[in-house]
Amino acid sequence: MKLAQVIQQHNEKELAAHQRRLAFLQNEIQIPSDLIQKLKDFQIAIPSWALGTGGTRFGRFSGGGEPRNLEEKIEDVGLLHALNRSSGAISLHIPWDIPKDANAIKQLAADHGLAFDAVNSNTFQDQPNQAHSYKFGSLQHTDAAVRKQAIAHNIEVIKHGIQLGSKSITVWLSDGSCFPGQLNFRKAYERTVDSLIEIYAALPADWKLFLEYKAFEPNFYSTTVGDWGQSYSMVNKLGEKAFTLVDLGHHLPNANIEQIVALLLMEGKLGGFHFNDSKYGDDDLTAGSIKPYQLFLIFNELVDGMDAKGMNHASDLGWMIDASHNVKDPLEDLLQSVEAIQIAYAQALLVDRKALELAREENDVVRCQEILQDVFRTDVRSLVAQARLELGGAMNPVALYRQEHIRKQLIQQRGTNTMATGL
Ligand code: RM4
Ligand code: MN
Ligand code: MN
Repeated sequence: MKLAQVIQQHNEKELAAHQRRLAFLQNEIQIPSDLIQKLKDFQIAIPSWALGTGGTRFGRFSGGGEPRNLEEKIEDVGLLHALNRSSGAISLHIPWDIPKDANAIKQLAADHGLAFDAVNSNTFQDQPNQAHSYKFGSLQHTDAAVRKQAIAHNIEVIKHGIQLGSKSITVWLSDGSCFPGQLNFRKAYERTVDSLIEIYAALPADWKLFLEYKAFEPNFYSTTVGDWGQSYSMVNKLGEKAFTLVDLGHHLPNANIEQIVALLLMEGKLGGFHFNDSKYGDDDLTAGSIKPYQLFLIFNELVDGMDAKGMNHASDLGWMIDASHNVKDPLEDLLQSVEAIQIAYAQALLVDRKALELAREENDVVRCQEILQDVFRTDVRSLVAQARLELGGAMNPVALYRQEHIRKQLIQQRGTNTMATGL
């Protein structure tokens, strides 16, 4: 049976219960008339490197059936998108996923209703036959020849992106140092900016460059783009097509990410997101699995800040997942992440902003908290399901994925010992 039919049957079975939940919510709260449409428009890009089982430096436990090539990765994202109708883009990491035939890949993606989101460069690993090593950094390197090679790689990535119809490049640098004294911070900063200027010069007019920051790992003493301030000061030097990218796992413990988001947005320099969750470091866990309230607070600032600037929620920022780990089926995990993001977004759309502003002006701290937590404690899953239903997706994507034994089918097609490129 075709997947579309399976989805339809599943939805028919679930419909009565869904309608009951939705009607209850509609009776309980005031739902803005454009909320469902906004949820329908909101697409979250899937990283090509998260379709296989992630590993740690201690081990990797593949669940089998991993995509063996870019074509199969696109098929996997196509499947996710068919189930939830909100994963309509893929973000590629080069050189892990270099298309051999860009037109054919573009066509395959289009057949699945997928676009190409940001392309990602990789100067944190050495590739076989590479002339110079990135052991001591790439864009920051003391040796101009290494910097040149890293710049050329980024320009190459932009070229791949142009062929696929991407409109942005995400640069994440592992550059930094492991020990005090190893690096001249000012020189490393300046060399990195100079290198970025050359990459920026190769950007097409309608492209954006996202500069991602990260506090530590793989360097453990300093990272040259280590926090939002460092990224912000660099993108300001590059120009109006350069923005900071926030990866939720890249902060020091307890950082107030929602405040960072609010200020970057206000300054017009927030470019995009890598969603994931974490308890300790860059854990890359399922979005919303550890700190769902933080995810909601971030979306609360996003909606507020984007509305203040008249921005389009769906298209003016880059929305991507960057998660992968050891113990879940990666496709189930991605379905969970997308759902968690949609829930946080839907809740943020429900916040009574006038009432919140009034309470703030009156310094009514208790009321401020009540307004936010009332929304956070509202079960909005029926709204997200309704949006999915209207788009032709499955009422409950994870349940359907399991019911159809999709992983088993993938293992049958691809084998147990396949290994997707990525980390
Ligand atoms: C980094 C960072 C980048 C991702 C790599 C694989 O920690 O999050 O976005 O491309 O991991
Ligand atoms: Mn990231
Ligand atoms: Mn990361």
